Amino acid sequence: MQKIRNIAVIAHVDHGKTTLVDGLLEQSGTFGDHEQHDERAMDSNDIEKERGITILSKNTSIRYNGYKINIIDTPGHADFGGEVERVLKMVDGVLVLVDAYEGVMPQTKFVVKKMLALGIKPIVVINKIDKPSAEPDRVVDEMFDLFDHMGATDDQQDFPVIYAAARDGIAKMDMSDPDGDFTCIFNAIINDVPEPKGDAANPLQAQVFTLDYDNYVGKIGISRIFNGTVNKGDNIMLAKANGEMVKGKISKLIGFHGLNRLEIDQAEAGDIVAFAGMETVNVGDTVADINNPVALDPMHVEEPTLTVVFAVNDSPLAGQEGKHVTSNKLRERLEFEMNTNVAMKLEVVGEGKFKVSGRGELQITVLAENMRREDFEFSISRPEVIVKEIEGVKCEPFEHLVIDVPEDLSGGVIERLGKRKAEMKSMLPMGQGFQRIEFEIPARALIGFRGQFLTDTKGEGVMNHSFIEFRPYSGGVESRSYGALVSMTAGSTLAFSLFGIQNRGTLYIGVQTEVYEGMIVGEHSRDNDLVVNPIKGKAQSNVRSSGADEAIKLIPPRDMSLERALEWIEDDEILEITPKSIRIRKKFLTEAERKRHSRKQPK
Ligand SMILES: Nc1nc2c(ncn2[C@@H]2O[C@H](COP(=O)(O)OP(=O)(O)OP(=O)(O)O)[C@@H](O)[C@H]2O)c(=O)[nH]1
Ligand SMILES: [Mg+2]
Repeated sequence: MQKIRNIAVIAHVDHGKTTLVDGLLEQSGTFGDHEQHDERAMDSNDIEKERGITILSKNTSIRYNGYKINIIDTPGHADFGGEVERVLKMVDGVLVLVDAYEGVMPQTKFVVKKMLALGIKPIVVINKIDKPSAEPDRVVDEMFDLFDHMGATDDQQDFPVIYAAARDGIAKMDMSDPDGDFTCIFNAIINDVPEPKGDAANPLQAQVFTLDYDNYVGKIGISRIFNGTVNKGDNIMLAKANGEMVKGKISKLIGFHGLNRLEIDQAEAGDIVAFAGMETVNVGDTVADINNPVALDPMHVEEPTLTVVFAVNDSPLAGQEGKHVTSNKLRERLEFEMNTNVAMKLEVVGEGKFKVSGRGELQITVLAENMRREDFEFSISRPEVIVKEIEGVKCEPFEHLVIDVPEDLSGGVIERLGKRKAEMKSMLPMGQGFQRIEFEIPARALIGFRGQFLTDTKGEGVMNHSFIEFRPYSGGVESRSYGALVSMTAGSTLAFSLFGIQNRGTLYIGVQTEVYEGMIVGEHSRDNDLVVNPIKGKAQSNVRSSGADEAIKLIPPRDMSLERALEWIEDDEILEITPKSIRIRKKFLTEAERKRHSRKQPK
């Protein structure tokens, strides 16, 4: 049997996981001498590159001193916590990174809790020790406290610690040691991560944890082999998560090496490989022996906390910019997403209406952003938290919120959070005039908070949050304090009219933008909605009006990104999303309809 180690790299967002994997690829000699690769090579999809974050967990494999080390890089953002949960079952050890200044953050807690529950003993890497503000000793203490607090066993508590500057390829076992390379990390992986259990002679059992697609071979299931041996061309039984058994054949067997995939003929228990040829494969399925199929435990991932309704775009501008606009297309695409993403759920709630549940706004935004790029057109509603009954009590998700704010601004932020039902748990000075304040807060109260927080802290505040658990419902929370500026008519916006409107609030659109009745063109400076006419030119008699129009000075409109817009909208508003535009609109387009509806359903 091959000498194999399977590890995942886990941490809070931005603590340097993908950068560390770059170093492991490089220093193991896995990148060929002339192989070109980008920084953070594992962040391979477009949105990951643009945002500089990992969204999907991805695996790679390196060779070191006769060992094959399979590495799964995971996302650190709380919304993608489901990715981490399912990956942890596929590995025998983890590198848990923690920033030498930031220390234990909400998602550090989340991933450590999941890891401890699975009985994994980690290697702790204190990363970014090069930062001038780094306090590695404090951070090690924080990790010991966290493990203790979360009920780690004595063995788990006895974790090895490595100090690193992953970006510079530096690591050492003790802060007083001279800087070394990653040798100590490789050695820790080989010596401290248990070798995979399972037997190559047993009947085949492999669990699919990620799906991929290839234009030539179709659906690909990336899997950990827990038992048995598999050969290219083997007939197998696919034990589906719902109990169904489907016969299949491994048309291709694919191994990993660095950023490359290679066709292989055979793989054994302990390894991570990919199978092609099974068109019905989904995440969580077991690829099993055809004569003796035994399914592995299904994958349990914590339930979603947030829902958004995706619907067919029915705006007056529908169908002009996107290619896929029908209910069927929308449904197909969303179902496809659910097969690959166990942390999301889908429910049909009406004609052309689909309730998508996930972990947070970023997860939903990324799905919507991917769909735009695939030429879809649709609308999405305001995110709502999932409320459920637990032992007869109405409960809602709560989050652990950590904010770093300049000291002189902390009072205002605390007050605002108080109105949102946040309970302060601790407050610590962080140096450089910053304070770290921790809260527990209903997830509901965080919707729309980020924009406000950035304004309140003049863009200097940093906030992070992660799901704790469902707790009893906490009653009403403060929401958006301003109304919308709503267009009363359809046409192309003119500077003359926008100039008049901009005194009433903040514009979200500029000149020569197509609008329609009921479309939102900005935020009102008061708490009620205001109906405006953004297409009115100067008096008709003035023949030179268009020339004069250009001379008008307009404040540049506020750029509403998908996230910002999603956070901003209220219950009676939706986002219209097309490959080219993101428009904010009222659900009911005419004022008469809105009035009629608000009488029926007082807010
Ligand atoms: N100063 C310093 N910066 C580092 C170090 N390692 C990584 N970084 C930087 O930290 C940022 C985040 O690095 P990533 O590797 O993307 O972090 P990540 O943990 O993979 O982030 P997510 O996958 O989004 O959770 C990048 O700008 C890196 O260049 C380090 O050792 N020192
Ligand atoms: Mg990453």
